[in-house]
Amino acid sequence: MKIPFVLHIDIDAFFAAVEVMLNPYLKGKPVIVGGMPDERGVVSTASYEARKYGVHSGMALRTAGQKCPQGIFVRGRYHVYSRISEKFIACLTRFSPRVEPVSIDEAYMDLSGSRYLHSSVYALAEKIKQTVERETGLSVSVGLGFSRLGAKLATEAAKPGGLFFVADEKTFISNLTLEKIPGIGNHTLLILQAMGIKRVKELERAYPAIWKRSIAPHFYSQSHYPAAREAKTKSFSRETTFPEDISDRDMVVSHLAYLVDRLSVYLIDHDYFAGRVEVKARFSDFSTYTKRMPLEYPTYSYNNIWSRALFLLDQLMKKKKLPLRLVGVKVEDIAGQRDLLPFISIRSEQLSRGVTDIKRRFGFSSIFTARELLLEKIYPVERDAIVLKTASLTK
Ligand code: DCP
Ligand code: MG
Repeated sequence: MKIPFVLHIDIDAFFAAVEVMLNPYLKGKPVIVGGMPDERGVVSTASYEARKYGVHSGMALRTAGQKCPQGIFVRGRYHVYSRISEKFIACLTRFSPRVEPVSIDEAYMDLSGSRYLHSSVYALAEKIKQTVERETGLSVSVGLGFSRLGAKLATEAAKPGGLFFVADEKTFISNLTLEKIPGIGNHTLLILQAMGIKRVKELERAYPAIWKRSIAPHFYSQSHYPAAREAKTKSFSRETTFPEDISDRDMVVSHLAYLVDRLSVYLIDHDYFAGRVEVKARFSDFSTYTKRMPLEYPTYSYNNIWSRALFLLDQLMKKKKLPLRLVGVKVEDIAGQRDLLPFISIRSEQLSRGVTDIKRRFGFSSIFTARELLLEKIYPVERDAIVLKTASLTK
């Protein structure tokens, strides 16, 4: 099952909620922030009680006064709001190193690392919500999704005060009316509505090209956060073409083990963690297949990468009853740091580090796992490598 990892969080009726917090007399009343009803200017925000009368952000104060004569109008205290906003963001950064504030009361978070600290991403989202509410004294709404758009729309659905998860982002978004989609301009909206297109799915049907450009790019299926600031994801791979096609599984396994060994040492030498493994197999008829899967948590451990790689290799070898001519392995989702993982065993990582130390001091070939040793039968072994026929690597 894919796990949602983008969290969006937004404070409910922010400025109005702060005013209510600072003056409990306002609780449960229609509060309108922005100025007095006889003044020029617009409403910054209104409490949910005032919204029932049709008052909303951006409305002329005068209009708000007409729609909601019993409203309690207050001028804004922006320095107070911005101080609380800072506190809000600071609280979020304790849960994930990747917090992206997008407005004074709203932020996206990447939970793909931090979720390992909690029983589930849902429990973590709940915890974040409760902590923020306790520390700021304000009610917030939270959305979980696979993309920023999905998470933001989930928050929208959760308002006020809820936590919402969109499991099937595409279907959910397809059923929304177009004005719910951030970034669709009023002008475009009017034209589309005039043509009878109200919902995203109608747009997809009538104008797939527009849909593809405007909506589709927001869907993400990758297992990592689509943050603009993140460096482009790197990957490292090692592959080799055999001197002759091989049908013996053990011999293929031995090659793959050696390639994983090289990758693991490379990760350790460069202080990287990998999030995903991909294995590639080419059969004697040149047909080539790849299969990938995420690691349980970001790691450089030979054993962890190996167990996934072997599983993938066996899946690939079922594709055809032919000998293989090439095998390769790639690690992806590379990160230079990882969140603390107190609940996992790091023994296999310590082992990999220990082995790497020995390789550094006495040569790469000074220590191998038994499964790599079959290679001695067909290749020369030098101090720092087994000399494969055609080794290639990419960075
Ligand atoms: N704001 C403003 N003028 C606007 C919109 C917003 O001054 N046109 C300010 C007041 C809001 C704050 O920004 O309190 C946050 O904006 P939101 O859109 O998140 O609105 P609220 O937090 O007020 O309400 P909601 O519960 O819908 O998030
Ligand atoms: Mg808000």
